[in-house]
Parts: sequence; structure tokens; C-alpha cells
Amino acid sequence: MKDKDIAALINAETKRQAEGLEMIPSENHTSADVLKALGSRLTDKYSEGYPGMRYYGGCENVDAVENLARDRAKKLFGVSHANVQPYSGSPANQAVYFALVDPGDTVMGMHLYFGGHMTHGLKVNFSGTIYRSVQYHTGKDGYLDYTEMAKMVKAEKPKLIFVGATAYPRIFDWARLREIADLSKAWLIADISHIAGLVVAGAHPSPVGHAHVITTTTHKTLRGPRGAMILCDGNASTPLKAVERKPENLPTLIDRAIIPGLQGGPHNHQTAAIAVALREASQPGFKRYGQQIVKNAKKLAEELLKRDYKLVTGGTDNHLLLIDLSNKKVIGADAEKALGRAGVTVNKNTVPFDPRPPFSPSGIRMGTPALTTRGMKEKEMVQIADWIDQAVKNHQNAKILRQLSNEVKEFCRQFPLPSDK
Ligand code: DSN
Repeated sequence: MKDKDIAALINAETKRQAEGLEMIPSENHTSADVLKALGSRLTDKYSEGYPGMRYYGGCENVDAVENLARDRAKKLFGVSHANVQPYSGSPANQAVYFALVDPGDTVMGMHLYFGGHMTHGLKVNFSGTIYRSVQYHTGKDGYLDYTEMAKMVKAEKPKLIFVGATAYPRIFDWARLREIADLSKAWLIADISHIAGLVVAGAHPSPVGHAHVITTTTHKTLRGPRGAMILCDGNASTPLKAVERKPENLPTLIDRAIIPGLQGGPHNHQTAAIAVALREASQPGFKRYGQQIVKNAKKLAEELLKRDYKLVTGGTDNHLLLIDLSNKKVIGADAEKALGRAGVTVNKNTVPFDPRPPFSPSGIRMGTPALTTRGMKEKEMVQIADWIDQAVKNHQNAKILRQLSNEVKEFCRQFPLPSDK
């Protein structure tokens, strides 16, 4: 690369990832093939529209790329329609609102501070300003309170309910959630961004057949490039004909919400990289990968519990752990900083009913998708729990944190990033 400044920064970031433990649960390490597709000439091409219906010439190759991505997504998740054009998770969710509800309609989602996402109706997000947003949350035990949620649906009569999370360590009961959504004939939207890879691996129940629409990013447990998809069942798009908001019309409603509703030209390099990741996720090894993510998270939880850490819900069923540090005399931000200095990257996070403000919460969130990609298993989780504990206990001791970071660096040499293999 001729730009030495950017080359140096890319190298520094690759080194940082290779020499440390990436434990932010929404992050992962992509394959060399995914990176190759992202860095290809496909990025040069404009192609507003969909395969076979573009506003530009020269689309024969990108049409084939997008068709492959759509077909692979449909097959992998078992749905009849896939839109692979959303630039990322937030635009995908935005498109769902745009397709299915009108400004001022009542919508429902889990509150961000209880593990939800901004686009699920947070007051300062578009979803909480354009629509009348009511928010559900977890009970004191950290589990989603389905009974409370049903009461709220009966009282508020939302037209659309988002279910999905960024910091929820347990599984979602999709059948029960659909029953709850049916109480007000609401659209049920499953945002499986965090757990898509687990769903593919059979390590988390699939929302297919329960949710009307599924949104997911492609760069978390699914291990693809940054991007997103919207999945649903229904009839294929019917160009130029008006369609009603009915389940059978979902593919048309979603496609039109993406373009011309919200987006312009699709990112074809990203679509190709999504197609590559979907092929990788259809290999038998990916099932083992997804299941190992959960085994690793459970082992890490067990080890941290032994060291007297307070885990929200007392453990995990998925890829992440939410830790309430209130008994450790350290706040989330300080723990995040200390762990970072020790070579362990996590993020500060609110815990349910957090008495502290969201920009300085009581907890931290961590997960195992990236560690598992590097080949780490239960044995390694024991060592990692020990380093986490040492860093938290010695969060003010620069010498110990430096020593831990050297140990982590040494350990990481045995587990290269996939692109370096
Ligand atoms: N930023 C993502 C996460 O970290 O969970 C959610 O969009």
C-alpha cells in the first residue's frame, strides 16, 4: 500500500487483535476470503435496484453476486426471502419500521439499559421519536419477564414488537413471544444480530416460523463482514403494484423499504463478502464452531462464578456474559480500562436496574465468539478467567497489568488470527 500512514494503522490494529483477547461479544475475526471479497473491485460498481431490475448497466456480475448471497441466506436460515442490501443493523431495523408501521404508531422493544438495542425504541433514537415507543425490560433476576410483557402488550396494543438483544445472556422463547405479539396482532420482529451464528449452528432456537421478520447483522457470531440482512417468508416482489401490509406481502414491503425507501446503491463488495461468509457458515465445521462458542461461554461463566463474580441471571445460555461488578469495588469503566491494559478487550455495560448512569455503569459485557474462532476451548477459558480476575483485582496496579499483558501476548501466539493461518 502506498499510503504509509494508513498501512501503519492497519498493521497496528492487526497486531493489537493478534496479541490480545477480543472479548467484545459483538466482534469476531473474519476469514481471509471474506477480507478478499471486501477489498475487491466490486466496491467500484453502482447498482441501485435488485438483480434483473437495476438502474445501471454493467450489472451482470453484481447481479450474480447478490443472487448467490440471497440464495445462500435463504437456504441457511430456511426462509423464502432474503434482502442482503442493508448497510448494517440499524438501517435494516429502520427499513422494517418503514415497511410495516406509520409515524405515531405504537411500537415496543426491550430497553437498551436492560440489554436491548437503540433501534428497538430508545427515546433518543429515530425509533423512539418517530413512533410512540413503549419499552419492556427484564425482571430483577435478569430474565426477560414474559408475563409483564404480555400485560404491557394488552395495555399498549403495539403494532410492532422488536425482540433481540445486545446484552442478554439467555435464550428467547420465540413461540411464547409470538403468542404475546398476537395479543395485539403486532408484527413480531426478531433481531438475531448477536445470535445468528448460534441459530445456524443449532445452539439457539431459530425464530423462523414464529417471527414475521428477522433482521441480523452479518459480522457478529455469523463471522462475516459488516453488513446486515432482512429475512422473511411470503411472495416474491411484484414491481410497481401497490401492496397491503399483509404477511404474504412482506418480501415486497421489505425490498421497497430498503430501496427506494431508505438506501441508494448496494455495497457490492460487502454483498460478496456476505455470500462468502454464508458459504462458510453452511460448512459442517461452523456447527461445531457455534456450539463451541456456547461451551466456552458456559465454562468462562463457571470459572468466574468460582471467583465470586456476580453474573446477571447467574450464568449464560449463549455467547455472552454480563457481569455486575458491584461486589468487586470497581466500576465498569475502570474494569474495562484495566482489562484493556492487560490485553483483554471488553466493554462497560449497564446491568438490569443499574443504580449507576449509563455512561458509567456497574457492569462489563464479554463474550467468546472471537476467542472460539482462534481455536480456544474450555481449557483456555480457565486461564482467561484467571487473567480477568487478576486484572479486576489489580485494576490500579500498572506493574501487574503490564505483566498480565505480556502473558496474554505470549499465549496469543498459539492462536493466530484466521487470516494469518
Ligand atoms: N454495537 C452492537 C453491540 O456491540 O452489541 C450492537 O449494535
